[in-house]
Amino acid sequence: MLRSVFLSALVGTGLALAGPAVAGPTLDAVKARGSVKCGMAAGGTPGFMAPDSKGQWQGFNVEVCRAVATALFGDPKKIEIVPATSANRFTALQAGEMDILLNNVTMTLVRDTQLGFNFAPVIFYDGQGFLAPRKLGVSAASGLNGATVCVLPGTTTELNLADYFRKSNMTFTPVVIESQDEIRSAYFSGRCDVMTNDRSSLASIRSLAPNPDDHVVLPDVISKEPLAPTIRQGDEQWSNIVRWTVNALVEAEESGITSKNVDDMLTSNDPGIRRFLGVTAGLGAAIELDEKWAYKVVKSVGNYGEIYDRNLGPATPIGLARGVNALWTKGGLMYSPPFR
Ligand SMILES: N[C@@H](CCC(=O)N[C@@H](CS)C(=O)NCC(=O)O)C(=O)O
Repeated sequence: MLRSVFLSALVGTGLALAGPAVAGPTLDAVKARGSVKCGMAAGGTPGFMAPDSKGQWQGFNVEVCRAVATALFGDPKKIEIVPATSANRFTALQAGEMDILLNNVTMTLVRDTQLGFNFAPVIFYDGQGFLAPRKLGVSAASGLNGATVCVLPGTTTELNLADYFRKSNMTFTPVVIESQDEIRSAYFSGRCDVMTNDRSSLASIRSLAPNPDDHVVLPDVISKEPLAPTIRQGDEQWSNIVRWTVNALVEAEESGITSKNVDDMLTSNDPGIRRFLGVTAGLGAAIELDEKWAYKVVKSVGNYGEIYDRNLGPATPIGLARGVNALWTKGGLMYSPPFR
């Protein structure tokens, strides 16, 4: 009887019998180095990840990297950007050249299993599409029979492209170029009729055209591209930190906590907000971070919505509406598991 009372008490509080996550090599290395190394597209994808005029990397993915650095060090500047191409990014991550790969990696079965990676929660739900010069006069992908298509190697893009043309009984000629800047110039100089990639990246490429209105992202969405921070398998502790940092960005937005009001929120009497911000201790100890880790993340980089609006939203040159990346409470897919 006593035993079952004890067990049900454990279940009720959610306490597991196991202790904290086993220490993993990544966190040790990150702490010894004093910074988080994030892999980003070598050729840059403005809005997501690209150096600004001062050579400082900026963008949505860079801010996710900064969020992890803040969770660990309380300082969003403690990051190092490791440029990677679509073709060499997975070997670079596996070789330990970076702690998190953030160059718009699509979560897939093979990457999650055979290739030995793990994924943090999706930070951007995307789909593949086509960018076409308006003067090509094509208004839908069904008009692309016989087209030459610029495509990056080692991507889901390359695989979906073949699938799509096959199932549509159409032919195409791929123009495969490994570097993002070269493929962009190839497209702009007319070496291929159209360019294919995640539609958000196409919006980014379009924004770089001398006249963006000369190009159009076709309406077709030919695949699912859930983009997620990618880490090596087998390091539970690191996985927990990256996963819950992403969750914290979404949770903050759900709870109405922003970089502007986070200090006022410290006096909220909502128990959930108090736990999240570390006013009531416990969650920090559970994840083996400072009790104020989530507070610091929101204070320095903001919540998911703030990061989205600043880098990708309608007020930016990329101009992407939230769409399916809205919170679940607003009809979208963004949802954080409970902070308790
Ligand atoms: N989501 C697709 C495509 C990813 C992709 O094309 N990423 C681009 C950045 S948006 C890249 O890696 N570019 C490398 C470069 O800059 O050379 C995948 O995971 O395979």
